[in-house]
Amino acid sequence: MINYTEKIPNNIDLGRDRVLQRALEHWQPAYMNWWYDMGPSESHAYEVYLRTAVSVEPDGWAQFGYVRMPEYRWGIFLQPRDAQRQVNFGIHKGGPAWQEVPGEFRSTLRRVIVTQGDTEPASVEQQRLLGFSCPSLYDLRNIFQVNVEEGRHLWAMVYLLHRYFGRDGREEAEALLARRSGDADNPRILGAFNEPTPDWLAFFLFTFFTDRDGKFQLCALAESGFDPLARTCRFMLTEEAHHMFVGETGVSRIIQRTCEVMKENKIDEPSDVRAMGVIDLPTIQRYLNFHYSVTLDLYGSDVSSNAANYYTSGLKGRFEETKLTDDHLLSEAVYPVSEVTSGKIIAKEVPALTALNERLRDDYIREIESGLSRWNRIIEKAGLSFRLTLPHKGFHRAIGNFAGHFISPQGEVLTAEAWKKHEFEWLAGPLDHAYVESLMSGRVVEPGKFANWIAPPSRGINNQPLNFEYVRFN
Ligand code: BYC
Repeated sequence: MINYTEKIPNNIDLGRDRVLQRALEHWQPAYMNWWYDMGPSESHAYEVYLRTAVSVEPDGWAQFGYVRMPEYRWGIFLQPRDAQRQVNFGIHKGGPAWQEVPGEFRSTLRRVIVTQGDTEPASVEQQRLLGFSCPSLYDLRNIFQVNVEEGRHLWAMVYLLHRYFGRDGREEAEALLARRSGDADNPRILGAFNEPTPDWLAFFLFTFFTDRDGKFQLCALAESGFDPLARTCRFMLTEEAHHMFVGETGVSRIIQRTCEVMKENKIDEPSDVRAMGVIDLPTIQRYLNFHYSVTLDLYGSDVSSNAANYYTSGLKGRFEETKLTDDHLLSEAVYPVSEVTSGKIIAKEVPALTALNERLRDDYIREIESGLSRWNRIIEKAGLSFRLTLPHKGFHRAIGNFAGHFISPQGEVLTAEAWKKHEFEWLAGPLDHAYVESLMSGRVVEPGKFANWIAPPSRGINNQPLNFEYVRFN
């Protein structure tokens, strides 16, 4: 029998919990089958310079070394328990945090955990072919790091399902390996996770925009009164930071390279920029509009009784809940949401308790705005007048009050026909995708070399030089 205390690094005393050990023992081969089928394609023999979490101590969770990805030590890590921790919001506020699932919240909690868990393998599936078109060994190593950590995040949710939800949890854990991103019959749960990630521009924007939804959702779940969920999410957040770094710097490097080429050659027209083999800024804007809008949908409906119930029950809090200074009940508070009435977008106040999805979306937008201004500083420094902008919150939305309406990036309410006429000025169309894919038809794997369309990063991973052999092909 496999010794899981060694094979699965953990800080939950797994070796003492025979029932859980057996459940995970049963699930692990199915997970490995999924990884072989749906993980990064043809990568199984590569040796990748990866960071592995081996403990939650500051010096323990980031160990670097060459690993074949199927041998990555997917572990179970929870932030250490604080015996004094309480439920910090909702009607149970002030009571001790729950160490077991309260019976009345069982199905609600399971649904939240399954929804969170479902996104993790989905993103690996979305990215599985990108290794074939990587712009450098550095970038190849980074996408693989993101992929194995998403795999670990799946383990984190599967641990909760197995440990706290009995047979239902085991069935849900199996179903997490059965759904497939984009599958017509058995798709992933949330919209953005069924969209393709066809190229590296899409990948970097995904990790900037969509992984950041991961951050905000995990922050909200890290406030949970169900302590094992809170502690699990706290540790996941440490890994999420690297994913957003990959996204932000990836887009920065693409912008940097484009600006260099535009300046050097004194060109401005997208067709001239494309002739130089880099990605023109308007195309980046169209990709951005897509990733931003589908990610805004991930926050759910603007007004949601589900969100109100999660909060009142103490299961899912607000971003930085314990730093907020109000009653943590939201019994009187109101919050503004937008809706489309008679062809106009109007703001109206609703009970804040029902607007928690919208509030989290607004917290997210604020952080996105700072990232966008960092990108714009690169363009400004190059002396170019172009600026990237965020489209209106209602643009291209499929969930919430804007769903079914046709809103321009500037926030005008249009007819379906008028909107369709401009669609490919606002969103990347087949020609844009074909161009970007044409740049990424092969992979760049010579140590220290980078594809023409992206600037090198300012430093390597773990202080290694840029020409370090981040991936060894075997
Ligand atoms: N697509 O009241 P509503 C991450 C469903 S990303 C499809 O509006 P609620 C990561 C909803 O499920 C973070 N369906 O929403 C990033 C509900 O269906 P049911 C993932 C959608 O429940 C990158 C119905 O519409 N974590 O970690 O208040 C790489 C009405 O629901 C969508 C979480 O999401 C959509 N976009 O809130 C890797 C946290 N939106 O149940 C990883 C857990 C809504 O009536 N999830 N629906 O059949 C939640 O807290 C909530 O489920 C949501 C929705 C915030 C997603």
